[in-house]
Amino acid sequence: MIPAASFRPLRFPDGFWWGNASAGHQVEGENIHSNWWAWEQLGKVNDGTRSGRACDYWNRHAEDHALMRTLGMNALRLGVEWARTEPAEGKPDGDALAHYRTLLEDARRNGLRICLTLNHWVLPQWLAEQGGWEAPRALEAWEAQVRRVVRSVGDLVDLWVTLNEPMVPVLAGYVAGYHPPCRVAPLAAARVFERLLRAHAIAYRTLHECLTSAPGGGPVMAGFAGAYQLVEPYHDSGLRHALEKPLANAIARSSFGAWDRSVVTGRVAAPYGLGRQIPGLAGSTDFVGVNYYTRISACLGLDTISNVKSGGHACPPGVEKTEMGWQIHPPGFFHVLDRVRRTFGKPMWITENGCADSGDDARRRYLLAHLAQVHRAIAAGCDVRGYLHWTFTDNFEWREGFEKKFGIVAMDHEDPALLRAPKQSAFLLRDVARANAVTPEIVQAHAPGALDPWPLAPGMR
Ligand code: IFM
Repeated sequence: MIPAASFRPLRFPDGFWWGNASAGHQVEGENIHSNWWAWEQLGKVNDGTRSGRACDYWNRHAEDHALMRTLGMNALRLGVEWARTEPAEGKPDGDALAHYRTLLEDARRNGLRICLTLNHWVLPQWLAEQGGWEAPRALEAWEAQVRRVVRSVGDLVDLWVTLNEPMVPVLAGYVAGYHPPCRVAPLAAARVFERLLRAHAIAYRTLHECLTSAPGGGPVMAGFAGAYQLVEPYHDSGLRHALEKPLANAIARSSFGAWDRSVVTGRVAAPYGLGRQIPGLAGSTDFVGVNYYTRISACLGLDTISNVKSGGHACPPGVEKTEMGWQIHPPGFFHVLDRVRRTFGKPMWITENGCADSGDDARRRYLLAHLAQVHRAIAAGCDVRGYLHWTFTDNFEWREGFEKKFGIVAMDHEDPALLRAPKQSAFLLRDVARANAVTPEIVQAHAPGALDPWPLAPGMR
């Protein structure tokens, strides 16, 4: 029998952000001047779909914001699409910029604080044709893009994400080669890594040059959002465990580890560089955006190479997976947050966390188990200021197309009306946001047993 005192609600700090995260290309629709759009037309998406009109958020933002408000959300992460604001080189589209302003104003009217991502992987096609981030003019064009976004909507943004998951374009685009430009070219990967570090530093400097405060009068908050995982050996013991430990370290060091070391030191970290200094990079983050989904099990075996090439994940027997094939490992969230705290010592926002689940049961358990770990991290001293769930409406999941459902609001891409229908997980998140806590009553109402015994089930530490 657990004493009643152990059932204390998991309360989050006052002013905590509750909301969802999205990215322009995945929800807006008709991002026709982008490199991803061009790639999709080649029939490259696994389920044969294309982003097309996506969720038509471009036109239906008001309906979505109103629904977010009804669902108790007080924040929203979204992105600006460079391919819309500069569809042709050197020819910015004033209407697109004005439309983003309308959209952000509407979000704010609905009580949503704004986290804006300046680049979420997608590039204008004209830039992709010149070599993408490797193009000679890429950084100059990027700085101009950042300036025009800040000029247009800078007064409406509370939190700036310069780049989303910068290691994904490097690794999926230039090492594994399954995202555009689909190259397996390690030297190009190193060049793009350095370019992205420069792009981040430029955006960080520009934001601080152009803005003196956030909308509420607080400091300008600019940072990046990293894709973080817990990386561990696949085997628990024995020779294979011993051999997999250095592999796990190498995976961590060559993904988020390399990025983080570079931002802390201001120098291009191995294995992508030899320590060349980048102006303005050292310490260029006021907060860290943490995207956490899964644990990676480093497995030495025949399928290691094919897993890397396909983005597949090894999963030890008995470990539950999401429909992406990603391990469900809530304690990894705690460890990642603790590691980011030790690395940067800065405030953190959860800028993404969620799971692909075509039902909605797994998502509710996933959500609660992961929120319990965020709470655990806060209790252990991590300055986490908000939780932005991935994602609001079911949307375009890159090379997986529309098949994978990450939303708390159902939306069928083929429905001509694109109706939005909140799932039970939306009401779960609403109740948590309203209470600013995970309470035993909320767990009982939405996913009984998800946190048994309260607050953390065995194996969750
Ligand atoms: O949909 C993506 C998002 O664009 C970046 N982070 C991971 C999500 C789920 O795969």
